[in-house]
Formats: sequence, structure tokens, C-alpha cells
Amino acid sequence: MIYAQISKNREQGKKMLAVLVDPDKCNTRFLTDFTAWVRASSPDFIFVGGSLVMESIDSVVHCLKTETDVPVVLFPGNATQLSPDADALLFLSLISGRNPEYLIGQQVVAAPQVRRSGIEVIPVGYMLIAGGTTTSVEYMSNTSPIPHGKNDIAVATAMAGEMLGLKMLYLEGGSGAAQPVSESMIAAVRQNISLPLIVGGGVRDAQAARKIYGAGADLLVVGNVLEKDLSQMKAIASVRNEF
Ligand code: 1GP
Repeated sequence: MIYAQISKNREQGKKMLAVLVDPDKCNTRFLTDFTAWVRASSPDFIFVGGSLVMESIDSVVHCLKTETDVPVVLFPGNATQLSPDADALLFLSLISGRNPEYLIGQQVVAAPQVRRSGIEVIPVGYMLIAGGTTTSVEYMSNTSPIPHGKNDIAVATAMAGEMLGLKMLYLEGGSGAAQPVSESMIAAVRQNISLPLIVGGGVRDAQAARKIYGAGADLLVVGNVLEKDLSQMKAIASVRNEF
């Protein structure tokens, strides 16, 4: 079970890495490079999803499950991005936003199908943090991110997520963010909640990864760098071993 694995790694102080695969960019050439990199660098998880996905999630999940041994976790942008072949589903609620559609609406639409599929469901408080650019998730979800420097708002939001019974928190700078979530915000949230903490968005090199883990993230998610620079991905992957 994926949540049990995350909790165990965390108890042992083991930092984790997930690579985010955008199904729309998942062509044969990408998959050849990707599977080679996965063999060389062993991410802990492959996340699949996006704010806007045109291709079938099912076929990408099937392909990744066939080509690698890494657990595949759904990271859906909406209720259509489901696949029973994945190992787990991040059941996200966009708790930084005030759009009921992404707080609970899409979840209601998805719930019967999710239940029928029998997939492992991990309830996650998803918090969008401003990162210097307007990101796809901000536009598609029609929500305002928490301002970059407002650690107190992030902490209070995270606390509310924990008190509501969510099992993990995800601090999201947004794919391609100019600045990742700040170390001070990650540290402030870490000090105030006991849940596993996921951080992603705008991480392009090992130094940024080191800062995010050092500030208290348990699981780092990277996406764009994977499509642009596989050698940089290897450097990012090796940072996990420094902790
Ligand atoms: C996952 O959205 C991120 O949380 C991925 O962001 O594409 O900028 O790595 P990047």
C-alpha cells in the first residue's frame, strides 16, 4: 500500500522523489528516455495527471506499469483522470482555494467510480502557492494561490487540512513556477503539522531539491525537468541520499 510505504519511509527519515508524467507528452520517444532514466535513478513514485489532459490516462498508466516497476500514483486535475490500473489515487481537495468545484464537487462526481475500482485512495490537502507566474492549475481551477510570502496563511490552511482528517499535504508551486515554494514556508508548515508533506513546482536542479528536503519536505515532485534534462534529473534523484 502506497500510504503505508510513504509513512514508513518518513519514520525512517528517508526522503522520497516522485516524477510527474504529463500524459499529453507521453509519446514513444519520451517513454524510451523515461524508462531508461527510471532504471538508472529509481524514483519512489511516478505521478500521472495534470490540470488539463487531452490523452487517455488509462493507456499511459498501462504503458508505465508495463515498462517500469515503480508504483504509479494518480494525481488528477479533475474527475475524468482516473485509471483502475494505477497503484493509488491522490484524492485531492484544493484547500487553498475557494472554488467549491475543486474542494468537493469533482470528488463527488468521481467517488462512485473510485469506489468501484477498488484503488487505494489517499486523501490529500492540495495547497497552491504563488510562484511568480500564473500557472495552469491556477487558471484551470479558478482559484487564487496563497501569496508566496504568507507563511501564516499556509500554516493555518495546513492545520485546517490536518484537523479535517486529510492524510497528506501538498504544497504546490505549480508546474513551471518561476520560484519553488520557499524554504521558510515549508519549514513553518512542517513545524505545525505532523502529516507527510509533499512539495512540487518549479524545481529545476539539485540545489533547489536540497533546500526543499532540508526545509522539511518528505516527498518532492518534479515534472518539467524530466522532459527537458534527464541528466539534471539524475542529480536531483541523488539528493535524496544526502539526508
Ligand atoms: C508537481 O507541478 C509540479 O507538483 C511539477 O512542477 O513541472 O515545475 O517540476 P514542475
